[in-house]
Amino acid sequence: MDMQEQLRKIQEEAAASLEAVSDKAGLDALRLKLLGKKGDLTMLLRSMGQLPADMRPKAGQMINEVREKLTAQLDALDSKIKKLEQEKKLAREAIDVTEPRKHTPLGSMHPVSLVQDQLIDVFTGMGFDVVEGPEVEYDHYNFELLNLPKNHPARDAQDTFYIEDNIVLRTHTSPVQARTMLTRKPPIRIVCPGRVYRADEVDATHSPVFHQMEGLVIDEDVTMADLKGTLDAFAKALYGDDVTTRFRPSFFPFTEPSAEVDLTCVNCHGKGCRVCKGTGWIEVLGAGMVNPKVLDMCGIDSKKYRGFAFGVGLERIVMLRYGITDMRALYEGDVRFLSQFRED
Ligand code: 2U9
Repeated sequence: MDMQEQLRKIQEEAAASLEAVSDKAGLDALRLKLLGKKGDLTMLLRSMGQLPADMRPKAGQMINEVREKLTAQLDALDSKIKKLEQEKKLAREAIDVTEPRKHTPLGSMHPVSLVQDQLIDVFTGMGFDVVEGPEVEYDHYNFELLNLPKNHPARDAQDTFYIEDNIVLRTHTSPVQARTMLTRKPPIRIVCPGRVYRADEVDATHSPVFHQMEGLVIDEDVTMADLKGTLDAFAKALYGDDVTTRFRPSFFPFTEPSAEVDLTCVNCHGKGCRVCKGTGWIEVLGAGMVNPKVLDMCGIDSKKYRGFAFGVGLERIVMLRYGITDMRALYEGDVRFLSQFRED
């Protein structure tokens, strides 16, 4: 077979193979077969030595022309295959926006968290900072600095979970305020939300773990009227402008004077109902002027500064707000109960 004949055959076979190839691997193999080191054209080029010298330039030119033609054909097919593969990939990855979504159950905020966030909003709006502290606390911060000395009845082992002799699970968030007084200079205006622990039996209104938010304000001229004004503003922000507060004398070791604070019944607006047992008032907070002894123990000069403090149980607010009569619903984690508080 002469060279021209061989070249024609190579081109014919190449044309048939180019038709048949449909993917990248096939194309690479064909390129190798036609143009590679051991490919048909290279072999032909090598056999040129056997031709008479005067025929070699013409033969070389012909082989190169065929090489260029085949290269162009292979490159064209390469682009075509790339385009096809890209189209296939896009088709595979297409998203059907009309396809119904898989049902993924959504979580919801716990009602205690909802109320805590709302109270934080109200108090930060009045210029209070939010401060948090440890739940495992030294006796010193939980009791001693709050004027609850070693023999005080409120320290009874029945009420307090002891970790060690001088380490307890905090029974209120007050140690956070004590720590803040020791580290910050007045004026101080803080609220301290958080989990607290008391060795109570579980029933409809008690739990060994519950949540409080306490507040503390310390400055030079703070009075009981500021306390009353702050709690009035708090009551109105939470329940509306017709709600007000009533102070009744009480006793806490860390405040003097102390008060239990009632709000206009949020259910009947003062008319008297089942919720307020006909009185028109519901007890929601405890409060008072910080005992000067506590100020001094916490490193604040009681001759120069005064303070007021208050405390509120978050579960009580939650139960009043949502008409929940058994506190245990708040801790059982039943999603049928919790999903009612979804806010979407
Ligand atoms: C410091 C000084 C004073 C915090 C206060 C109360 C009154 C109070 C209760 C409300 C409902 C606890 O969750 S509850 O049972 N709290 O009555 N708490 S004054 O007084 C402080 C705190 C820290 C240094």
